Amino acid sequence: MPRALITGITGQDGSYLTELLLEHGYDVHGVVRRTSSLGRSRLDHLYNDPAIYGRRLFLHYAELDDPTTLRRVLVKVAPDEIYHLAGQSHVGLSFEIPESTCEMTAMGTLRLLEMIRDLKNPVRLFHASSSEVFGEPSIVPQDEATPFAPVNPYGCAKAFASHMLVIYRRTFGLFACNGIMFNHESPRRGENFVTRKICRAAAAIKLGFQKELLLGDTTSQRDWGDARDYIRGMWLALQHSKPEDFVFATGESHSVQEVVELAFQTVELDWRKYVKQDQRFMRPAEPHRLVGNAAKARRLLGWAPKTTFAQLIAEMTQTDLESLSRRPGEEA
Ligand code: NDP
Ligand code: GDR
Repeated sequence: MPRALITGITGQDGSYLTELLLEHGYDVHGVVRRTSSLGRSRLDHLYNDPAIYGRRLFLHYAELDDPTTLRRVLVKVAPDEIYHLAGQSHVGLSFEIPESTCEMTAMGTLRLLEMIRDLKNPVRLFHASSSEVFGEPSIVPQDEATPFAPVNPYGCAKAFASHMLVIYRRTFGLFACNGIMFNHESPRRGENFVTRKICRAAAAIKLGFQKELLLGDTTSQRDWGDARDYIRGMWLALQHSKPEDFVFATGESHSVQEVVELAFQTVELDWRKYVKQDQRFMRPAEPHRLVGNAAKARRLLGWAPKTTFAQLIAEMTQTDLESLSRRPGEEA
């Protein structure tokens, strides 16, 4: 039975990855941090399944800034594969909390590399890198050879972590891969990322729970894909014969405004009546022309995104409409 260890298991990607690895026959171990509430809503369905939790899925407390705890989990679990997804993932907030963002994302990854370097048994590492490393790219679309030029603390921390991984791969021969992932969304996306914020608001306004939607820059463009496609990419990267970096992207660029129009269209409302701009959601700096070229992943891993942008936004809005319509306590 292969064994996987996931940092960031409670997040959007961690929860889908757990499901995929369980389907592939893995035992899955997740690193969690202590929080004041035990709510881990994205994992509840697995946590509450007695055939899964404690038998094939296990959670361990450890902290990325407390190496002893992480080392202990690594030694105890002795994983075949590690998926390193944990970190403060909100780009806008990284301007508010730059030190902790860098501490976890940059130094946390370096500490993990140091621990893996000391392990006796070989282990394969996937690191969730980001298109934010490109920031203001000189080349469009971006691929694995595009130079890093981050424009915010989050992107800078990911650039440090990604480059350090390459150094460890070259110098110490670690089987370690960066997945340079462009934006990926799903019904499990955090509520303060723009797609989910819009889809949820469209549903809430339709049901009369919310009156308006306040947004920052709606002309911003991103390469948005479906998280479930990107999870498959993570797994495929570690099944490849050689450790390499891969860009995962759709190759299409869309604006925040297009997300607004598709979400409100799904609930049959005129967005013009509800959407307003609010300075509080504007960022001090924005990356430009971020769109990815995933030709290498397609060629070497056979990876390709399956869901279209329009399908994704419609699904996210519909899912929020259904969950908000349910009465508290009512089963999904
Ligand atoms: P989420 O924000 O949904 O999940 C982040 C995970 O990291 C959660 O499990 C969270 O735990 C954990 N985490 C956050 N801060 C800390 C910390 N200080 N110590 C320990 N754990 C922490 O992110 P996603 O699932 O969307 O993304 C996964 C990874 O991929 C992230 O590193 C993100 O930066 C990166 N990425 C994501 C992209 C996307 O579009 N989704 C694109 C490119 C990269 P808790 O539940 O306790 O908060
Ligand atoms: P991003 O995603 O910064 O690309 O990072 P986000 O959804 O936060 O922003 C996308 C774009 O929308 C604009 N925007 C708003 N964003 C938010 N959150 N809230 C708003 O109200 C709003 N109005 C406009 C933003 O300015 C931006 O241009 C995501 C994260 O998942 C990272 O972890 C990951 O590395 C990158 O994608 C690739």
